Amino acid sequence: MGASIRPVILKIGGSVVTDKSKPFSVRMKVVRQISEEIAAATRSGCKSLIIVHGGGSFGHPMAKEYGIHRGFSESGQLIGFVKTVQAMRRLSSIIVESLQALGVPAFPLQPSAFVVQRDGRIFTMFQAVLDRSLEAGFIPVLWGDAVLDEKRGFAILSGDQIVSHLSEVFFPLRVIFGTDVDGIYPSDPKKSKSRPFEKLTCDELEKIAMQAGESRGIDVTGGMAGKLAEIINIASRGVEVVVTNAMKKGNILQALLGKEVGTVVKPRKVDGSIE
Ligand code: IP8
Repeated sequence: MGASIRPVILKIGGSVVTDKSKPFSVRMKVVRQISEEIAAATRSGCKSLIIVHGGGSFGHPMAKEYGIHRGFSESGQLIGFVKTVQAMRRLSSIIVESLQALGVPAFPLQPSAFVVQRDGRIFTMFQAVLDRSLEAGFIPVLWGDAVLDEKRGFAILSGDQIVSHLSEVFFPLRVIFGTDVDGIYPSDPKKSKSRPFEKLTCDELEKIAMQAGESRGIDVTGGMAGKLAEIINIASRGVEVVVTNAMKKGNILQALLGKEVGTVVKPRKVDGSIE
């Protein structure tokens, strides 16, 4: 049973806060800018918030080097698993410290310490810590991580899957995906010129998702296709999803305050949902 408070959930993409082409490179200016926008939002009405961030150039190269996303096959991978966990703790510390410096009570919660997967999907999550954190007024910060898996030994848990799971538990007011593009496009905006959709229904997004490409480059968690599948999952449960460019100043603040910036995926009507 989740907390009675309905939070907003913000996912900050790994390609927003790091440069995925260079291992362990943080975009410090972007981290500071997003932190300032989060701080401003919490001062002006965004009362309950959970932040989840991606792995970027910290988690993905390390996970790929040791094949952590393919599960356990030999003991040499164990050091790769803990190195991946540690790399993510480093990235998370940078983000959390930037928030705390602005007075935001960001509370780092390491997913590998309280989540277990079964065959690549979240199977158990120790929920009470999140419930109590929100009730106390903290802002929990989670991240994509290397986690234990009952079937595969271990696996990579994407930040997007965490957001999807938390949406089932908390029925958030809104889920925001802060990415490095302006929203959801009819085709890959990095390959051809097109404009993002302003609004999409779940049905429309399902059609787009069928054409979306698989994982690109060093991304071990399914790239755009994986992200769209999680967004469909969230919106299908009656939660509005906003996909916006987190690198453009002001977008995260606006999105946190309930404004329409980027692509809005309308929630599917479900029994008991508020539309
Ligand atoms: O960037 C992946 O999280 P994502 C985390 O949200 C690791 O897919 C450890 C690669």
